[in-house]
Amino acid sequence: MKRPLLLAATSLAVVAISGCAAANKNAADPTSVTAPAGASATAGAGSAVGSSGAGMSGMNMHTTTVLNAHGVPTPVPIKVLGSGDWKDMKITAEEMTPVPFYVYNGTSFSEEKPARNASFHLMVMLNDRHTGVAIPYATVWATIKKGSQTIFNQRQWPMISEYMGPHYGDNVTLPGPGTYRLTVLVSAPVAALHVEYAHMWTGTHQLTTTFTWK
Ligand SMILES: [Cu+2]
Repeated sequence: MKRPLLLAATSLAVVAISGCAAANKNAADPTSVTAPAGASATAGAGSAVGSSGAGMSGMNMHTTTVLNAHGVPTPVPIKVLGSGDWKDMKITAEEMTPVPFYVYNGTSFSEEKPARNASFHLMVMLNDRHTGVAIPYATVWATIKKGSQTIFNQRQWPMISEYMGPHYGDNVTLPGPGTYRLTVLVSAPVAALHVEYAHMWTGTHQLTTTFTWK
């Protein structure tokens, strides 16, 4: 039976509510964020899959929408930390302002509030590079190091958002300004694949990039 695997994968879905009045009491009000969260990305010299976009002026920033503390849709900047391709999958690591979200475990929701000093909300987008459609049922693990020191080492939540679409993410707290190395380990989707994706991805694929946090 393959179906229980699928159910296990999908039951971990996370809903990013990006801040409603009830959920956001302790979080920074996104409306008070006047500048990008402070990262400037450069393509990692040791990138396993290469980088595009990151480090190219004008191509590594865009905006999205979150609900502010009053539930009002508010534009916030997104910065691309790094990107690469794994066959027909485009992998993009992005950051935006920290946000609260709710984790559903199949029975109930638990709220995940960003730490008071959280630096950003990390989002790893997996998309079909031809159609742009988000690719679900994968597993994404993110590691952030400063020199030899591991700052962050977490499996990323599979998340869904009206504004950002399906992605994998979590809030990240950095100890301060500096240059950091982000490694994104993507495990192939555990799912039934239609023939156009037959045997497309197996095992894991790694994206490494460096970024500067100010
Ligand atoms: Cu998210």
